[in-house]
Amino acid sequence: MTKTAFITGASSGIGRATALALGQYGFRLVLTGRRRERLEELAQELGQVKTHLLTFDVRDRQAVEAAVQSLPADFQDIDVLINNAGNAHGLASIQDGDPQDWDDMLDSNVKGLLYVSRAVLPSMTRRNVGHIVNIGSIAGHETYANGNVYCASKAAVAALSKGMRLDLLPHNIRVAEVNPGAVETEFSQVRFKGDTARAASVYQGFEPLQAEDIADVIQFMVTRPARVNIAEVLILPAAQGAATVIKKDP
Ligand code: NDP
Ligand code: 8X3
Repeated sequence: MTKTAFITGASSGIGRATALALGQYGFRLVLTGRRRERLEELAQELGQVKTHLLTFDVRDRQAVEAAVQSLPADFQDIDVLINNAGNAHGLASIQDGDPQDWDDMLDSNVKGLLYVSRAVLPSMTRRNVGHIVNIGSIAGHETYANGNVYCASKAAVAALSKGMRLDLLPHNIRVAEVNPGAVETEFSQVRFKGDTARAASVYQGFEPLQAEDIADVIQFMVTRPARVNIAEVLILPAAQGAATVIKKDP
């Protein structure tokens, strides 16, 4: 039977690549993000794959709830939820950090993940089936200088993934956390607020992961037999040893 996957942040990077990977695997897809035109382009690229687009900001709880409630009947039974939407905003010491950046990170990476999960979960608990993949980060497991609030937001994703796994056990819902290292997406453009040179420099001198590398792993995880939960994965570029330890060309 065709399964339905709901992907947040499908308009770019890891979410977009995951949509393409799961589409190839025969999933029906609910694709979400704020940039409608990006989602429309992705739906075009997916061709024959059945898609439904939802445009909302994960920070807006009412918008999240309304969007999930608006799903047409054939997209309402969600089997797989990929909680991917999120970003870093800024890279600054705690004493110099911009509180607006802190709000943006905590509201999207933590509260947004909660709002989306809370809205989608009834379709899983009602049927006692489901698989949730939360996109954490190496930053949730290692705090680096000036990463403070972003690292805290991803540490919260790690704690929530464990908590969700325990709470949802009676409903046979698998919960997993995927923790990438450096992946070349729009992540650094967002972190450095459109400073493309600074963003590009993050990935210079070594071969970073591509979004497709993460999507491959997610596809593998969500297509395992029902008895298997790959609960935590850390995926690094071969040149990365720790959050800020990267072997760069001399
Ligand atoms: P991108 O910037 O390429 O993609 C981020 C996605 O999240 C976009 O589709 C964006 O959509 C969506 N998004 C962000 N904020 C919101 C919001 N408030 N409401 C709705 N959607 C939102 O970055 P990545 O693909 O790299 O990031 C995906 C996830 O991976 C994030 O959680 C990030 O923290 C995590 N990650 C990334 C790593 C990396 O090195 N790239 C490493 C480890 C983790 P739109 O703007 O259209 O709303
Ligand atoms: C993204 C990876 O190391 O820039 O989560 O925080 S890192």
